[in-house]
Amino acid sequence: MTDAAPVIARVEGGWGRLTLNRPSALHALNTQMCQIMAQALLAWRNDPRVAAVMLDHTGPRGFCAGGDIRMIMESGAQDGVAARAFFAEEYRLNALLFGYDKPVVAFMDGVVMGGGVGISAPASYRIATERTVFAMPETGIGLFPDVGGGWFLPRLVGETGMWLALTGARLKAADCLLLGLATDYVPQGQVEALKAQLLADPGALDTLLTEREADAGEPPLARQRADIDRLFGAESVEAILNALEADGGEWALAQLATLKSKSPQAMKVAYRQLRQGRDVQSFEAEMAVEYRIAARVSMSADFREGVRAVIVDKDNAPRWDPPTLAQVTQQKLDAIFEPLPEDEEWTPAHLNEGGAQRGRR
Ligand code: QUE
Repeated sequence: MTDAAPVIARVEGGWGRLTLNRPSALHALNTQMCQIMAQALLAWRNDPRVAAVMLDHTGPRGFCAGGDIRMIMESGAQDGVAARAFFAEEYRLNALLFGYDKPVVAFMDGVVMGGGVGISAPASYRIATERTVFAMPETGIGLFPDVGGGWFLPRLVGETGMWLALTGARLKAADCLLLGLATDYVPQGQVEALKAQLLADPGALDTLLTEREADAGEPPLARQRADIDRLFGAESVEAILNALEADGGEWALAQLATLKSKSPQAMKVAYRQLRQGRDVQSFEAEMAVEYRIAARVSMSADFREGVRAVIVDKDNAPRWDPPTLAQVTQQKLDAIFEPLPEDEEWTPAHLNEGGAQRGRR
């Protein structure tokens, strides 16, 4: 089935159901997938047949690995037009989900990274399983934690968001629950039965989730909370690295080694994005900021090099440019965050078709 739709959108038993269906790429999002989802969500806003929205995936390998970064990189190596078109659509989808008036239930089974976080974090119900692997890994490919990372991450407890953004750390279900990234835990073996019950009775959502809710176990992150808040609250990326080095403990040195492998430019972009994101007034305003960053970073040498090292050649030996934090100057960062020409800025425009949205948060 070479022409299978990459997202299956249909109305089923009182639900609007969006099923990611690009298993060969771990459901990494492309422009078409974002458009299919946004169009369905817009149509379902005022569709009386749709009481709630379900977001899931086909196949066994997980929910969503991110974005179609090879396409984005190849576009960025040329004029970047297709890359920007992708980010614009993806961020509109993120914003549409964020403000959606009907309950949205996302099954965060398996890999939930980058773009997968962007479509699950705004859902009102976020169901983890024992296979959930959550991460914002973008600093490892010279990108930055987008899809609303600048909104969600600084709003997590303490400095856990900064830690996730800079290190790209992977979390399992118990830690996702601890941080509120997931709202519920259901064993993977019960997910299909739960979906069948939900589809039969959308009104029983809360009851069914309570019935299927299981114990995800102890969250390992609980033991690191104090260290994270102390070390990742420092006043700059350089200061965080210095604090980790000065600490000298096993955990701190492991974090230090991880940070030394990441793109210095991407870490400094993420740091500024998250610190500024604390005070951003709306999710839409955050997405406009992230689109500016994406427009610049998708054209950058570091992003090309990151995709080469991690995705294309898989040598995991990126040669970052600039190679040091000191060389990522204030001036370079200012240029990445600078507003775009007015007619090129991101807007949620088409989200407001058929009346203004009422934000949930
Ligand atoms: C950072 C990322 C992504 C990544 C790895 C990173 C990303 C992404 C993928 C990915 C993984 C497997 C696939 C695929 C894409 O990896 O966004 O198509 O099969 O999509 O370190 O941001």
